[in-house]
Amino acid sequence: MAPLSVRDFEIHSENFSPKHQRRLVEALRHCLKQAPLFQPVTPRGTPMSVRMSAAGTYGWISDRTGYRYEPVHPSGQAWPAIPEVLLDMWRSLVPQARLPECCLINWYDETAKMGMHQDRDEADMTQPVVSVSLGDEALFRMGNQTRGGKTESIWLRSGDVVVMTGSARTAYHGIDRIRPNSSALLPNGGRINLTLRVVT
Ligand code: MD3
Ligand code: FE
Repeated sequence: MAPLSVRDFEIHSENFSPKHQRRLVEALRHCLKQAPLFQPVTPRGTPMSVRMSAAGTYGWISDRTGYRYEPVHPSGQAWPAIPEVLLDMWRSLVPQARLPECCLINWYDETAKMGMHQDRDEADMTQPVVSVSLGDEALFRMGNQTRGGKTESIWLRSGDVVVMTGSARTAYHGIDRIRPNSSALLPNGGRINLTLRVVT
């Protein structure tokens, strides 16, 4: 089936079988032993509802000092390597791109959400972002280059892979809510979202 495509935004729903998704969750558990989830605060000091960690050369951090990419976890330890299965996926979906330097790991409980924002802390905005959703479904909202402009909402399901290139790469987007108990992948429920990015 052709991927659903809205401008430079594609959703691929058939990359990860349930078995592949379970393997990926195992690989992520391994990453999170080395780099445990933490709760970031915004520069204004408000705790984010999403828990975060990362794999790769850089992880994305938010604290009272601001937003930035860091080569180490808040513990001072290096981030774990990006699981090979994710690098394989990246190479097959965006073969022309540089390799990702960050795999941000976002964990949502049933009350978590993410406000509308742009991803713009990366140096080369011509490089794509690829995301993988695992576990409970999430209501994803895609806008355009202006905050408050027209938006479109789509439910992201476990195993969905979203590729953002071109104008979609700099568009506003967010997660309005999670649909609790909509997936059996994670034994305690919730949602994991992975975003692979080129940082430098
Ligand atoms: C559109 N994550 O980590 S994934 C983020 O589900 C983030 O956790 C959301 O937004 C989540 O920054 C959305 C889909 C996604 C990822 C990156 C994008 C959409 C995007 C980059 C540019 C535009
Ligand atoms: Fe984002």
